[in-house]
Amino acid sequence: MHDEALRAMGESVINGAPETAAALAQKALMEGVEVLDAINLGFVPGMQQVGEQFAKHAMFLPDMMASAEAMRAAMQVLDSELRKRGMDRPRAGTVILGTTMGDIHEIGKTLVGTLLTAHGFKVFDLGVDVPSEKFAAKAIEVGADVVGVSALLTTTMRGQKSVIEAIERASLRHRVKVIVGGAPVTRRWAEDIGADGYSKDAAGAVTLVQSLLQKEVRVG
Ligand code: B1M
Repeated sequence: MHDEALRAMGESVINGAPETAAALAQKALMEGVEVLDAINLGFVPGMQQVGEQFAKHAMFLPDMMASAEAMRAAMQVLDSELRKRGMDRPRAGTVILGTTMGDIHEIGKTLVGTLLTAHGFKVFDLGVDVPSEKFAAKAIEVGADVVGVSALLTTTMRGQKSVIEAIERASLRHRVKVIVGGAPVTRRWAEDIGADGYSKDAAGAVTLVQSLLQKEVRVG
């Protein structure tokens, strides 16, 4: 894919232009561009730049929200394509994802889901602001192998521990692995709360889930 096309994707996110972002995602699919390249080399760098600008107070909240909307519009187009492809493949395992209660950040979590889907996992995304008990209920309903909990705020990280406690209360802890991630989350925090794994990014989350399920000798 041309650098120019990738740059345009990133800019559509930085400029907070959902229609342009969706159109560029659609165009990429029509031109046979690798979906993960469009995500990782096109749209995500735009969102990263937005994060940096916001941290430096060079961008304000309404603009950041528009950027998030553009990112979401592109991901909707690309994610549905990945899901279609995932249907043709044997299932590598079942994963439940969600962002903790009180936290509405969804982009990183959605990205984790997209990459897991692309690697053959069946993913149930519970969305954002998810009560801990809902993770456990869904894990029972679909027979999940892994529950992944994202948190982007220091104030909502505690919710990851609550999810582990809910999984314990539902007597699922022996068969369901819990992984955590999100910008303020660290390996140390994951260990402290008794999570089975931590990944700093979406690609690492895929490797982590694969290795956790291999250890359990669960294949297919
Ligand atoms: Co918010 N926000 N935000 N925000 N926001 C942060 C997180 C912040 C760091 C910005 C800042 O001040 N520099 C800051 C948190 C400070 C803190 O607690 N330490 C912050 C704040 C303060 C807030 C509000 C309180 C602002 C306000 O209202 N005054 C508010 C809170 C709302 C709430 O949740 N209750 C708020 C709101 C919002 C928006 C709604 C405007 C929007 C979210 C829109 C949406 O998601 N639909 C938003 C955004 C976009 C951000 C930043 C700029 C970008 C987040 C993002 O999408 N990054 C963020 C600044 C930053 O992170 N630098 C910020 C791109 C994404 C790909 O990365 O989500 O980190 P990330 O995910 C990565 C990894 O973390 C990892 O993989 C992903 C990809 O590699 N990962 C996992 C994530 N989940 C994982 C799960 C895993 C494994 C890996 O396993 C399960």
